[in-house]
Order: sequence, then C-alpha cells, then structure tokens
Amino acid sequence: MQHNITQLHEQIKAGDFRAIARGVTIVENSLPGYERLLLSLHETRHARVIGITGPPGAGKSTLVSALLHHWLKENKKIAVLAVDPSSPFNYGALLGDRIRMSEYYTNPNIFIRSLATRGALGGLSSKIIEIADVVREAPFDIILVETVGVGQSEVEIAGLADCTVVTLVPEAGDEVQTLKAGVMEIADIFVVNKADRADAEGLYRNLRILAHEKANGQSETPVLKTVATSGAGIEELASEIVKFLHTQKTQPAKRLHLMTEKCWQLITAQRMKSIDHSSLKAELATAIKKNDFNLYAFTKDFLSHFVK
Ligand SMILES: Nc1nc2c(ncn2[C@@H]2O[C@H](COP(=O)(O)OP(=O)(O)OP(=O)(O)O)[C@@H](O)[C@H]2O)c(=O)[nH]1
Ligand SMILES: [Mg+2]
Repeated sequence: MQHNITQLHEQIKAGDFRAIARGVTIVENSLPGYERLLLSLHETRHARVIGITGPPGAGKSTLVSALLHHWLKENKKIAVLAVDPSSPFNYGALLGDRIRMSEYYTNPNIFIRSLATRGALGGLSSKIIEIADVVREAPFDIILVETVGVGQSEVEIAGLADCTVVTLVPEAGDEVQTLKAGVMEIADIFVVNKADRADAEGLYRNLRILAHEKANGQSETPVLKTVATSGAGIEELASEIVKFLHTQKTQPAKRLHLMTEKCWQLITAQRMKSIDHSSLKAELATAIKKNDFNLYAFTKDFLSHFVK
C-alpha cells in the first residue's frame, strides 16, 4: 500500500487524470492509504482555489462553466469540483452549448469531479478541503469549487478557497440584510448574476452600499454584474479574480487567517471522528432512564469517556 500511494502521488503530481480521480476517491471515502496520501502532500503547489458559492439556483454552475470557457481560451489547466450539484451532468449539459461534448470529455485541460460529501462524517468542509488539497498537487492553474450555501457552508468555503466569489441573484434582494453578517465577512468578490433581470440593479446597489460600509476606508469588496448564460461580465469577473489572487499573495496575514480557518475545520473533523449519532443515542437511551439524569453531567461524562 505504501508503495502504491507513493506511486499514486507521483502520478497525481504528473497530472495523470486517472490518478487524480483515484486520489479523490480514496480521500472522499476514507479508503486505505487516505491518511498517507494526505500526509505526503506539499504546500508548495501553486494552483489557486476559487470558491463559487451562493444560494441554490443562483447560476453557480453556469458561472463556473463560463469562467472555464474563458480560461480555456487562455490555455489554462483547470479542475472543477462541484459539491452536491443538483445534477451530476450539470457541467456536461452546460458545456455542451459551447464546447462539443466529446471535446470536453477528452479535453486534457479540464478535470471535473462531482462530490457527494454532504452529510459525511465531520461535515462538508473537512472532506472538501482534503480533496482540494489532493487536486492541488496536480499541475492545474486554477481549481474552481462550487458549493451551495447560504450561511454556514459559505463560512466553511472561506477557509478552503484562496478567493471566495459569492453569487447572488435579484430574488435574493430582500435577503441581503440578513445575509449581511456572515456573507460580508467571507466574500472576496460579489457577483450579481442574472443581471438581465429587471430587479438586478437594486440588489447591485444594495451590495455596493454594504461593501462600502464594510470597507471602512479600506478597499471595498468588488461587486460585479454578470449574465452567466450569455457570458456578459465574465471577462471582468475573471480579471477581478486574478487581481484579487495577486494582491492576496502579498498578504501573509490573510493567508495565515485562512490557514487557521482550514486547520480549525480539520481539527473539528478529527475530534468528532470518535463520536457518532447512533452510539450517542444508545448511551443517552440508558442514561435518560436514571432519576438523577442531567444532560450537562451526561455530556461531561460522555466527553471524558468517548472523546480521545
Ligand atoms: N436569466 C438568467 N438565467 C440564468 C443566468 N445564469 C444562470 N441562469 C439559469 O438559472 C438556472 C440555474 O442555473 P445553475 O447554473 O444550475 O445554478 P446553480 O446555482 O448552479 O444551481 P444549484 O447547483 O442547483 O444550486 C439555469 O436554468 C440557468 O440557465 C443568468 O445570468 N440569467
Ligand atoms: Mg450548480
């Protein structure tokens, strides 16, 4: 196994798609060699991870494929990781319009993988962090990660991605105020997608105001309008992402912040590994029958006995 993982790692570094897919599968399912593979990774690879997040149906996949199309023209090598997509054929169908399907499946510059990690032990984030790091070993220029989220998972993606693009749509207009706290924190770039809709302007203006308030004299989070279906605004978005990645490279404090966030997710997952719902339930079922049952005493006791 040791030899196999070493060999697999070498193949991943060489950009062998089958090896990358195998590595992802090993990590995704915690198969033998999983830990060894992770422990052999280097932090020196330079593929940048771009997180595209936002509410369901905001046009994230359409946006990803438009960006993909844009960067392919520049001969970039790109990996796409889609977490819990509504359809595993999403990208195939979307790309079909612009690039012939056969071309896409055999295109040596695109690696696409759908991940069904939602609900996995330790949550979405630690797995996707690990998977992205495995893919990062391969010689890609860019790794695009699509995650659905309004709320917690967006915060999680912030630790994973070098640049987080929060995609909102005009329908989200009323939500902007409630999104404020969490989303403002993690968004490196805001996209108002479906800008072909009449009410897009209102959302755009609201976001600009929020970005201005948040900036507090510092540089404001860019807000861009896109029509992912037609490609309008995609060039601007791509160059804004590149610009952001460039400035971010020169900010060690931000890198440390993201690394801390990432490490925190991994520690949480490790810590939770020995606890599962069913054994907790079984323990509780017995404890609850006692007359002097106290949830807090139970929790304290449980932690000292079951969490290593
Ligand atoms: N009018 C309009 N429709 C769009 C635009 N971008 C995407 N859509 C449409 O919106 C729908 C949802 O697009 P997706 O790209 O699948 O959205 P998503 O955010 O990936 O959706 P989930 O992965 O299911 O959360 C599709 O029917 C797209 O064609 C846009 O800019 N304008
Ligand atoms: Mg999608």
